[in-house]
Amino acid sequence: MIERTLVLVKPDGVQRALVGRIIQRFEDAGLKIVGMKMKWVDADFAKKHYAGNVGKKFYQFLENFIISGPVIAMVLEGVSAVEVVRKLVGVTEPKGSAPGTIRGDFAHTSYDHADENKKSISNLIHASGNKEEAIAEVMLWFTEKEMHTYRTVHEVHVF
Ligand code: FUP
Repeated sequence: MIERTLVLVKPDGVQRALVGRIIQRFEDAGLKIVGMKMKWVDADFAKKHYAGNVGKKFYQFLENFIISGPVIAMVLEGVSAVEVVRKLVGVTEPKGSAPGTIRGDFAHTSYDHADENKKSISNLIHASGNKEEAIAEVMLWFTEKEMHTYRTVHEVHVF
């Protein structure tokens, strides 16, 4: 039941100086940060991360976006963390993301607008889509040594 999931604050979130406020959302929900780093990925790494999207019509825009600046990568741990993080983040298209979600509160753009401007949708966050993706993505971004096991107040008050 305790899961780990990968979260990226994408280049738009870093450049809009939203890193602190985004991380706060996850900490507020009681999720534990077990790994964190800043990384500026290249096209090869982007193709590994977005392997399932390579070849799709929007892929080149997505790659251009994710390699356009550094991202903050995090491994978050908690009860059903994969599903809970996706809930906090909101749906992929910010236009449809509910208020109270990160994308709903800090973004608003649409697929149509992104397509028209030949760019990827600026949706601030990447979060693993399911448990299998989470395992693969955590392994791609972090070594075992870069992740930490420690106690937090969550063990007493949240779990
Ligand atoms: P998600 O599971 O939320 O990461 O979303 P997808 O795998 O469907 O898409 C990956 C990324 O590509 C998302 F961040 C949004 C972006 N995207 C576009 O920019 N345009 C599209 O038409 C589809 C996806």
